[in-house]
Formats: sequence, C-alpha cells, structure tokens
Amino acid sequence: VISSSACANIALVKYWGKREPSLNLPETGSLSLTLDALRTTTELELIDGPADEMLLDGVRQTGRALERVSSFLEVARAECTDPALRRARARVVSNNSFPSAAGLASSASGFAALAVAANAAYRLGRDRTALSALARRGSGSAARSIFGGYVRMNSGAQPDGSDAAAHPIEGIKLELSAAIVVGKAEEKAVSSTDGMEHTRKTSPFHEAWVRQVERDLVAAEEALASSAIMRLSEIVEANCLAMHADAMAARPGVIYFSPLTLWAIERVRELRSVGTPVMFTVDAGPHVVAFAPPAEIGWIGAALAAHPGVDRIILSHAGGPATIEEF
Ligand code: 2P0
Repeated sequence: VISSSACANIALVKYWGKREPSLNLPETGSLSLTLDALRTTTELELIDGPADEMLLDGVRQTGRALERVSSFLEVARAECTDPALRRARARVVSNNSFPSAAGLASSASGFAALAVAANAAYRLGRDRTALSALARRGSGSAARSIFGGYVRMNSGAQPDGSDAAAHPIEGIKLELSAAIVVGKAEEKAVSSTDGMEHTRKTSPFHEAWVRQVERDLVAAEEALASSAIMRLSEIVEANCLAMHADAMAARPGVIYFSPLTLWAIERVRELRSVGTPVMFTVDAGPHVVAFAPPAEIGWIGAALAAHPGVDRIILSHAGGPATIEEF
C-alpha cells in the first residue's frame, strides 16, 4: 500500500482559462500559497479487479467523479513500462482534513496526492517537476500542490504540456497565513472546469484578463520578494476581482459571490484601511480567504466570524510539499 498526502493551495494570482482542455494546459501562469490545514491523505493499493475504485471521505465514488479519477490513472498507466503493473487497477481511499461539502479546493490536494501515489505504484520515476505536470492532468491547480509554500505555475509552451508545471518560489521572507470564511448556506457553485471554459468562450473581457495576469504575476513576485505586503494586497485583490469580473461578463454570467462574500470583502478592506496588513481573495465559490501574517491571523479570523451567516472560520498556516510513504 502506498500512502501519500498533499495540501490544497489558494492562488494569489489566479488560473482562469485553458489553452488546451484535453491536456489541461493553462492559458497563463499562476501563483499560490500551499495551506497546511487543507490536506488530503490518500492510500493507493493495486488490485486485480476489473476497474478502479475510489472511496472519498468514506463514500464510494461513482459516475463522473470516479471517471475523472480513472482517466487520470489511465494517464499514469499509459506510461508504465511493466506490463503486469499496467494491467493492475487501483483502489484509492482518500480523506480530506476539511469539509469537502464546503466546496474548498479539494481537487488540488486530491490530485496532487493521487499523482505522487500513482507515480510510486506504477513505477513512473517522475521527478517533482514532471509530477507537477502529471498532477495538472487531474486538475490545473493540483500542479501547484506538489510543492509547499509559495508556488509559481508556468503556462508552458510545449504542445505536450511537459513544461506546464509548477516550481516553488524560494527565498521569500514574507510569511502569510489564511483565514477561510465558510458560510452556513452555501449552494453548489458552477465547477471551476465548467466556469472557466464558459468564460473563455463567451466573456468579452477574457483577452484583457489573460494580458492582466501576466502583469500581475510579475508585480506579485516583486512584492513578495521585497515583503511589500500592502502592495501585494492591492495586486491580489485586483487579480481576484478581475477573475470574477471576467466570469460575471460571460454569457450567461457566472456569479460565485454570495451576500456573505461581499460582507467579508468589505470587512477586509475596512481592516486594511486602518493599517492592518490583510488581503482577501475568492476562488470559484463563495468563500473569502483572508491572508495576513501568522501573528495577526487569529484576531482577523475572529473579526470575520462576526456575521450570522458564518458557519466556521478555518485558520491555516503555509503548508509543505506532497509526501509519500510505502508500506
Ligand atoms: C486557481 N481556481 O488559480 C483558480 C482560481 C479556481 C479559481 O484553479 O479544470 O479545479 O481542474 O484545471 O484546478 C480551480 O480550478 O480546474 C482553480 P481544472 P481547477 O486556484
């Protein structure tokens, strides 16, 4: 049995659009922070059976969810050189340390953990960069979850996607932790995969978004390198709102914000207007994620809990890279 684990990540500069959906190749780069509190632990066992099996948080997966895992495992098997191993199917048992129902970024940690497990089980011998490219086939954001801390994803230029992989950004002194605002009544949103493809095809703002991401990546890396947290906050928030503006401008528009999202955004802006080093971002769902230095995140999280619609606040420090154990 192979046991692996990986943490989800939240993007400071977002990925929103694929240049090649079949290989999950992103149109642009992106930049994220891996988060320790959002972890998937996976056990993978090779079996003799006719098909892959998956249990997620104790629930047997079927239909589209199982197909997505199985087609990912097919990518791994296709490059496995041992014929006996290649015939073996996989029994995958995954558990998330956070509520999957809350719609947090579970595909990032899930496919990163599955990529390192499949690499070991099918003896692919991929290095970390190649593992990141493999994880990308499962989910674009999973490519970043192979690494810990601040991570930069490259869009790459090769048609086969081999250079569409992530790498850790070394030497950053600025430490950030996260407070995630989870609401009580959050409905299932349009999936990222569907939302970004619909946006790319129909939003009149999409070309402008793609151009802006390249500028935001350069500016965000500069702000991180110089620990300029207030400058970073402006870039991160503007990038997040630009992604959502792009999605809202799709036809029909995709709206991920709830009333609670807007309330929490306002709270973060109020806090920063009086000098608090804090910034917000929002992914393809209603949760606001506030980033702030570790020493500040506790009271900021408490301030963001002061709304009757809040179910819980998840606090997280930065997380490490995906890990693997065989036994
Ligand atoms: C990000 N998101 O950069 C952006 C911001 C959501 C909003 O990457 O289709 O689940 O599997 O590649 O990775 C979520 O998209 O999409 C995502 P697929 P994924 O974090």
